[in-house]
Amino acid sequence: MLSQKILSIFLIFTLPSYIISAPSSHSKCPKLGANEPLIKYNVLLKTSSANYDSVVKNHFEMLQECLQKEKINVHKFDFSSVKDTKNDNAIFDFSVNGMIAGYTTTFTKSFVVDYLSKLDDVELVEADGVIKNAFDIGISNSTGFERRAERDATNIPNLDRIDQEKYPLDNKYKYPDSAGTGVDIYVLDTGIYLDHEEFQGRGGTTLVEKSFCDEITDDDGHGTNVASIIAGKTYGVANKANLIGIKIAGKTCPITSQNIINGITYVMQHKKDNPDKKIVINLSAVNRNGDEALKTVARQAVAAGIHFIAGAGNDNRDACLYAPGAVETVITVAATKITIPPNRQDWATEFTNWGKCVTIFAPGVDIQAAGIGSTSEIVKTVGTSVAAPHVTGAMALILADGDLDYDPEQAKAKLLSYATKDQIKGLDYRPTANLLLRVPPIN
Ligand SMILES: [Ca+2]
Repeated sequence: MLSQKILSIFLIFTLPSYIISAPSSHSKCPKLGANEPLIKYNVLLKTSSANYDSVVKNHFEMLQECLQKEKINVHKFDFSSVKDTKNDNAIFDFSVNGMIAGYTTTFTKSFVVDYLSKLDDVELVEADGVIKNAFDIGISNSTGFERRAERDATNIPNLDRIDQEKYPLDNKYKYPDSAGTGVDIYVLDTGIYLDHEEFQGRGGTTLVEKSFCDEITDDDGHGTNVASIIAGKTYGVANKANLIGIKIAGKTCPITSQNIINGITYVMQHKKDNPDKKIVINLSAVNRNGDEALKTVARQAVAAGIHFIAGAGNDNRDACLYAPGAVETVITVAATKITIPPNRQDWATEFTNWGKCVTIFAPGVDIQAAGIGSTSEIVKTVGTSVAAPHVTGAMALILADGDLDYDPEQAKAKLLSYATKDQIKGLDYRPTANLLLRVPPIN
């Protein structure tokens, strides 16, 4: 008997956000709320291409004068060098020159409400938050699945399903043999267990390039599960794509809005340095309560040319309430269940989020994935966290296709043009576009 694992990451925010547009005159670094507790905030600055440099320079000068704290560039900083990555004694700068300007640091609430949020150059200020119940359920179990040297999909119905429009399943997973070659997929998650055999000899590179935590190994399994569904040798959708882990959470590293933003902006910096690279982000994590900062950063990442796929969330609620899935340009993935033989059907799961912010459905129940228990462990997983990586893999298949160079809008249109229409049941009371993932068909 296999235990199942709900893969979901939730950020819980209890503090209100302050989005202020009204300009006011500046006083020099007012002493506001001197006796109040310090609260961590994410701040985004309002910049344009014409004033980017001056806005950033002036704002950080003001900050450093006010706060007397060290400024850290999160994209270059070695987080393993500090034991407490939550420390309050720094300004964590996640700006990417010309693309986005912002930082995370602590202030008193009075300082934010009465001064910072009223500055002309501040687009938004929002309290950062730590996840509760970060990795919801479940322990991964070792299984005895037969490992196959070819892309037979007899025991992998999720892969078998996404290469064909209708049932019956044909026990094969057919896909373009470019298989995601040359596409860089950034997995913003708990890291990747690189020694797992799903990542050996598969055609693409696998690495963990950056950690925003105090260590780099995947001590949870979530990131390893997700990465193997995207591009694992046997269980992955696009097994020649490059997998680049960015660790934003772990056992000693609670996921926060700050860490997700750091991860996204890190990828934006990479895109800025390598504008011709085909870059995809998979974020199998959601914040249930809005999170304007995260949504704004995700929107900017897509505007910068990054293909962005996110899970819709596992609460049977309107996906528009969640970040970053509510962002229109983000590809937001809901989960189906494939019913057992002999009456195979696709059903929207009882847990999946739904609604107009969902872009597409993909299988999200009984999904086999690499585990961290041993180099050959395969676990069964469930959730929109494991539906999303199917779409991320399919995006890599689309992007690797010949010399075509799709921007995010074109690639999304392509994805939707391949999708299987009107096959998903169980949407009657949860109005959602009836589109099921289908990988590019083979002629
Ligand atoms: Ca098939």
